[in-house]
Amino acid sequence: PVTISRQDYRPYPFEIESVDLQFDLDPTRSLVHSRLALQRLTPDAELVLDGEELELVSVKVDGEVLAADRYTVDAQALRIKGLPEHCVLEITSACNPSTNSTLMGLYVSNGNFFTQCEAEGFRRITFFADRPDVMSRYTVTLRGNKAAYPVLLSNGNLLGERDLEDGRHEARWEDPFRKPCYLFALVAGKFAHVERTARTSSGRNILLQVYSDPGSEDKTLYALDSLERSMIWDETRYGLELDLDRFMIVATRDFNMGAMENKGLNIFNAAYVLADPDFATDANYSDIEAIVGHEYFHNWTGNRVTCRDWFQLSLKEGLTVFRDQEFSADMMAASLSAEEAASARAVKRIDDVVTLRAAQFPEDAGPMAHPIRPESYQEIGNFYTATVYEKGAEVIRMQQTLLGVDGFNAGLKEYFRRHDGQAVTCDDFVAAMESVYQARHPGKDLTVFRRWYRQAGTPRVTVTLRHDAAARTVTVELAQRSDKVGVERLPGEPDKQPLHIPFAIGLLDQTGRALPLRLAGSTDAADTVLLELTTERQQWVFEDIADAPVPSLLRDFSAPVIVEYDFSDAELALLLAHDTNAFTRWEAGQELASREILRLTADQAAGRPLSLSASFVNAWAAVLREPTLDAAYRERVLALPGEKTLAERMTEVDPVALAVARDFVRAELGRQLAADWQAAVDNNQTPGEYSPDPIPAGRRALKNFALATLQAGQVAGAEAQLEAQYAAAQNMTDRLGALAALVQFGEAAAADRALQDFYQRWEHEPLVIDKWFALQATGRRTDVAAVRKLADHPAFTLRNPNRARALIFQFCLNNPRGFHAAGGAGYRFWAEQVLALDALNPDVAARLARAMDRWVRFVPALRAPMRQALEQVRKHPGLSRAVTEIVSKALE
Ligand code: B3K
Ligand code: ZN
Repeated sequence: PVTISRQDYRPYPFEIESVDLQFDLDPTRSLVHSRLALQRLTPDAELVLDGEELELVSVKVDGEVLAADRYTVDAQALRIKGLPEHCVLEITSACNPSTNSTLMGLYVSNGNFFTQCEAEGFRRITFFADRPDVMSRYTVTLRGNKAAYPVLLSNGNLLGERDLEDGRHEARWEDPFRKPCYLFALVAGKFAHVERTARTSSGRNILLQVYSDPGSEDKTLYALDSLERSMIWDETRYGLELDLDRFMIVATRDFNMGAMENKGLNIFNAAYVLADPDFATDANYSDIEAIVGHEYFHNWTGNRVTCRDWFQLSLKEGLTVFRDQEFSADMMAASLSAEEAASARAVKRIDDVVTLRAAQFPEDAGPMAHPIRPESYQEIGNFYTATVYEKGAEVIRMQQTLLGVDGFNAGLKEYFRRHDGQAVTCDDFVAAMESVYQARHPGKDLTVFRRWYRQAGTPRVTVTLRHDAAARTVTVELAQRSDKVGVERLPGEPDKQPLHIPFAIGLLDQTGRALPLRLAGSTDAADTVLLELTTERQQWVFEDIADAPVPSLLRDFSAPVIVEYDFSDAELALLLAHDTNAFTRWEAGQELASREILRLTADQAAGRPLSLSASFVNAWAAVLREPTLDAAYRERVLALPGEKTLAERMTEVDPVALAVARDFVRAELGRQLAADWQAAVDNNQTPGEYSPDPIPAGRRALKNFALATLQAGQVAGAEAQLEAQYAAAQNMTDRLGALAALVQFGEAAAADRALQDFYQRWEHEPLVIDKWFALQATGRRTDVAAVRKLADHPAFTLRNPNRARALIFQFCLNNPRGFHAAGGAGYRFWAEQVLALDALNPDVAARLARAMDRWVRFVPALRAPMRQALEQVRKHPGLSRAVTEIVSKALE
């Protein structure tokens, strides 16, 4: 396999000024005629156009058929030598959308045509310079049978439509903005749509449209609302106005990921468009809002300013995730009281950090560890990762923390002033921010900060606190280290250097009161102080502190690091009860729970009896009884840390012991605090009309968590309550919440009855059947044999990524008991499924392949069969480049 390095970037030797595409759409043989206006920038340069799975029909230069000896074509590219400085190149090629199971390029789903081009799918549509720094103006003509494909969509504005002979018709589209080919899109087929006209702040009217299968249009209204909210938010928060007259979203059932930000024509996985209270959960609603926002925000951060090369992916993804996180937080806080709004923002921050710790921290410590700006790759599709996205967003957030919100907004403005219309690098972004930073903070710069873009791994910050009673001072020392993690793939990569870490800290006295913090030499006091650690070790002195305090560390998770500080359990309980920062308050509870679960995991592994400590039960009881906490936040505090996050703290992971210990804690909490959980159930009912807003959603979250905890504890009456809630539920959150608790902790017969009923109710809605598969895939009783049986169910297919994710991914990634059961049957199942998927869809197969990323960290009895399964996959003839990269790195 070929490794591509960031250092090897070379500009493309041609400019492609304009692209005119004509499509004759046919499921089995679509013809694509491409007319490129070229300017050669380097004397004698050969023109190399990428092309895969294409049949070349003809090549013309300036209207003349090109002689066969002037070009070559192979499985990767079309090469033409000796082109004049200016010319018009016309290429006709054909492709077969109906057999395209990769869902990259032009493909058919449910009889309709869709495209997916990012990162390198455009080369499966036509021969082209398939790289993001080649930007051109596009016009597109779509032709197809009018009865079969009444709707013909592409990027930008519609120029016209007309009927042709033989029942065909055509539509012509023009995108007024230069763009890289990865933002090209077309959609053709039978669709219904909803639309609305929105007015921008400068007074232009924009047509917002959402397309979906005929009959589902009323399920797209929440997406349409979210789109309008996104548009308004980007104007008010960042002054960024939509630049097109028309903005379209189209839903498809077959899609490799969440959605795609094609210019003016976003294509979405139907899972992130369709919703109504009957079949979508609160979580579905908030995902829809976040993803609609994310793709919309890409119009500026990604499309107007794009990436020079794919190593710069975080330039658009980290920044756009940061933007969608801020959007969701602002939407959650909207129309709440100040106190409720602060709590809603804390909940959003907690949820984002939970995701980061569960997905990105393990990645950053494993064989696929890479900086947010990777140095090399074999398959770029493998680098759409939690690191590039979620850690990338944290790196943007730290810049906002260092510059302040106003400074950050000014930096973003400067970024657009400098780079609008360009394809740029992460360094260009930091340079724009730095120009504002330096102007506002003389003597400071982002030189050390830039290392976040170069270094992989999660840094550890060790905190030491010294109280001097005589001097009434507290000295805080922070020391950072970054382990060498993952495989050193780059000869000469510099050793890990200290990073610029913004570290927010507070101090509480022994009764839990917040101490006003005053740094030596300063006159202002504050509740929270932002320390900037830029070297290996630094100290700060706080004055006027009479007694030894309890520190509240890394408030609001001000940097993506692991904090090491030797809290006593009593100090954690104090923080959990009193910390004024909602994030660190939650964190204290998570730390207490982690200690408890890890202690019990060791007991379980050693065959010792399990017993929950009374102090832990008391801490949870106090949270349950504390009157001031709102429901959503309370639920986050009470929820136990996830297995993936806990596993990172173990030297050798025994996943089954961990799952048993964690469930034991849940069950004991349910049993010992039954009356409190029941009160939480009774006090958090949400009668009346459904709304996905944060207050009712928070109530449902707490109520359903409480009910499931009662059932986990086998408390009398819990199962009957669950069955009653399942039957009477007025929304999917309650119905699914009850069903999930029955499947996890209920009696098998009761769970089966409900599952059967659920299937019959929702047979016709694939998105709900996905939930049905996922619930069973993660069920505590589900072993490999049961998953195989589900895979034989007539409703199962590997060809639909949502379905494959619902069953196969959920089992391999989120069912530790079933997947890691002794004997290795889970791993053999994984190998089979990776290979079967790879033959259809390498992009999706490579994601499943990553289920084994952390295999070296497991107990020896599991390591051996895991390694065997990995090797079996690696040696498979014809393995895709994508899966090869993942399994080879895992085995390195
Ligand atoms: N930019 C796309 C991701 C494309 C993934 C290609 N393998 C969606 C997004 O991040 O908005
Ligand atoms: Zn994105």
